[in-house]
Amino acid sequence: MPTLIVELKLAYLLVVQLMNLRLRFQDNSFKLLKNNMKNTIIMIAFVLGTSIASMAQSKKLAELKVKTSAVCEMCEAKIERDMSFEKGVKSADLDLETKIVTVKYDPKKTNEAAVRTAITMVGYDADDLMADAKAYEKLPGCCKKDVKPHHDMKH
Ligand SMILES: [Cu+2]
Repeated sequence: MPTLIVELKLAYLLVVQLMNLRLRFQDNSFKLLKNNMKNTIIMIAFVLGTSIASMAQSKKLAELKVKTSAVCEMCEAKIERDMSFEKGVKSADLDLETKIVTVKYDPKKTNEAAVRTAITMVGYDADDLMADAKAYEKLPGCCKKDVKPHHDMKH
């Protein structure tokens, strides 16, 4: 979780800032103390701001589960990679056992229909939508849906 790392970093900076403030206080220098107070308040506001922003962002994401015609690990990798480049899609995780891909997306940038269509454009069925014929033709032979699962085979 990159946002968590950023927040930890900011929290650490805040602690450093507070320790600095205490040292300044011992120096009994009022001007510096005032400056540090200002910096610390800015830092706190910044930390709070990023926390709220990241919370708001995680709330915005929608999740969609789509049944695909994936056959093997290669299909899984292809769908996950191609879908991650899709507009508004944050992540795609395919479970080969169920052939269901879980797509997390920003509903402001895309929608369920567009996500399903994008999967068909990768070359796979998406729920009751058929794979795009041209994209399906380009799939390696071992990834065609009429082929039996071949986990044991190397590509
Ligand atoms: Cu495959």
